[in-house]
Amino acid sequence: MVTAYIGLGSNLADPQARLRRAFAELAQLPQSQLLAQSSLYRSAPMGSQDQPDYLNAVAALETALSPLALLAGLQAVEAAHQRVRGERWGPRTLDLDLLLYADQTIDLPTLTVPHPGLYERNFVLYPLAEIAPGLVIPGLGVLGELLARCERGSLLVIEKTSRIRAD
Ligand code: ROI
Repeated sequence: MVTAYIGLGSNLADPQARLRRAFAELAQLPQSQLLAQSSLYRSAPMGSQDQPDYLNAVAALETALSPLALLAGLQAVEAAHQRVRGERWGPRTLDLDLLLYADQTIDLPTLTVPHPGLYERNFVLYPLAEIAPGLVIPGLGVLGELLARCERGSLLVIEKTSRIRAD
């Protein structure tokens, strides 16, 4: 079993309920257990400003799935969130990014780990630090140092849902 970190993002179709549901769905992935979930954060959109604010969060998953099997599982959960009832296939409503997989560096056509945008995204680093404060990120260093160089900006905790498995 290894620990993987997953970034969650949504800016459409009730993002708050959607992220809560996505955590539950991550917990249902085969050979996997949800170890921790961060609070839900509201953040201004990175990239085009012509879209609603995002909600973001990070999950820690203990898993026996390989990186590509986990990626396929994440894509299946994403796919289940694409359809808005009564409408044709709409815009993306849930993004699940495989941020980190144990201490591995992975460079495949379909999967880059650590996630390439991780080091500069406040909506990833702050929730990640909440559930894994001492983390060392392969190729990038200590999470606390990345955080110190990353402005918190407009990032706001809107639902405190920190949960660490008790065992
Ligand atoms: N901006 C924020 N704040 N959060 C996201 O999850 C997010 N995801 C994206 C882009 C469009 C890059 N911007 C984002 O895909």
